[in-house]
Amino acid sequence: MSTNSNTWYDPCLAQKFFRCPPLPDTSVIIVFHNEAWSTLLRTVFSVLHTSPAFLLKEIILVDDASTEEYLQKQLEEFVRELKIVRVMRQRERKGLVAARLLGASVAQGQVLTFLDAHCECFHGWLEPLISRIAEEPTAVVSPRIVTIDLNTFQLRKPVANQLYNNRGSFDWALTFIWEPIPKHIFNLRKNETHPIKTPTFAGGLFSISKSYFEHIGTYDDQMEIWGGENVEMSFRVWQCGGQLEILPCSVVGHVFRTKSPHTFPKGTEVITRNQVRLAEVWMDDYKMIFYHRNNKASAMANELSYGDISDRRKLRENLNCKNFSWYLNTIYPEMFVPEFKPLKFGPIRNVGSKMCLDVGDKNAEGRPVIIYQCHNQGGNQYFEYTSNKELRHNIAKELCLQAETNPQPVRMQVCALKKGESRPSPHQEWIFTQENLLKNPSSGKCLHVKEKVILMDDCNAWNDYQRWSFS
Ligand code: LR7
Ligand code: MN
Repeated sequence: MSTNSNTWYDPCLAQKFFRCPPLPDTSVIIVFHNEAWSTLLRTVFSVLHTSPAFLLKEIILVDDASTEEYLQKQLEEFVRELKIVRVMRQRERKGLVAARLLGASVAQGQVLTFLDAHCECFHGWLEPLISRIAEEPTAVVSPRIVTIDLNTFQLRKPVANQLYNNRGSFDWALTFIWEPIPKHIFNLRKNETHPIKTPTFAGGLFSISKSYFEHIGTYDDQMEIWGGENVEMSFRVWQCGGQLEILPCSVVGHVFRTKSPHTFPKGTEVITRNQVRLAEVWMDDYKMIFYHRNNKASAMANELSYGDISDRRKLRENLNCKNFSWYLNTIYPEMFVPEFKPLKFGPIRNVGSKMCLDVGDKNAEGRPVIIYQCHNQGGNQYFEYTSNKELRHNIAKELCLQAETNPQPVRMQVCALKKGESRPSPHQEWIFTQENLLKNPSSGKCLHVKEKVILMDDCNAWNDYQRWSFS
């Protein structure tokens, strides 16, 4: 029997992990591209220091064509001393999916454990992951991820007795996001030792049985460089009979960066391409909700320029996977689903200023809307006119354009209309008049651009700054 050396929370510390029948061992796979020496080695040493020897088969470092000199010979010679650590090379830069697949193809452990190259594992991180997979081989398990400060590189330890309250979600631009666990689920939590089911996972730090990884279709090996593979794997695991869990007794630190450090040899469009691939394979008609919000993705889908996906579709069929509507209804009933066919959608252009209505920031709740150069890409300029006469911007949250009293600027607020209701709150109701005015019937005022500020004013069909075109 091995005792968990987790030191931050009693119920986690009290967990016992039996060696009989023996727990499976694991290969830790760390992929990197031009990672700093210190952070990479910190990751390696923390795995060596915190993992019970009988669980750790090997550490495989996969270099995704780094150009830094110190990551060549010097690294190989350094890790040779560590015996169970080895370096593999991907000669051509292909991205993290190909690198992880290369690592997985040579791994000898029964469980694969993936880590980003800038992590620090906390005592007791590995035992819960491995023993959960021994108990449930279709579980794909992630640790609780804590922050390593970007400037001081200090690891922020979790606070004991404060139950972990996050799980994975996604927005309709198909990016992974965190969300608090909904109250009714959180209230059932007794302590940290129970797995938290999560609709999506961050995708960088997780363990999976090697044979289950192969059974469930590893990765889409046509996904390049960075992005999308985590959301793809989330949908796939749930739709094809597995489960995604966070085990909060397992704690691993990660350096969260504020901007991407990577070069994209073929441009950042590969991210969109990866997302289109996943939408085409897993999302059925719901992919339209994504395409409405991302014009580049929509064009790629129309031009069929996202590569061949027939193997992935075959995989979905062979595994008898459930459809996306099942995923939303069963696994993620809390997720908001926008209308498939709003009355209108796209950018809203102001005739007078020739500019477009724009929410200004990804995090638009409570902010005044602005007027901005039309970019025709969707994103912050995406609006839809719903069958309930709201003007929604709903990529990550359900936000509605709300008429305020002049001189207050018009803002985006959480939509007041609840599921099943049909009349929006008076401030969030809009009528597109014959003269192309956007009128709020309850106040009788119209949306007006005045010196770059957007506010409500007396309606005047002769004023081009009150006239709007909506595709
Ligand atoms: O071209 C590349 N080749 C690589 O080998 C680009 C990246 N990489 C390596 C890189 O060195 C790193 O070790 O791949 C790993 C992940 O790249 P990061 O650290 O730049 O990614 P991230 O932490 O910003 O982003 C998260 O989303 C990614 C989407 O593709 C991956 O799934 C990451 O693994 C994932 N990270 C985590 O889940 C850690 C928790 C953070 C969160 C949320
Ligand atoms: Mn990372």
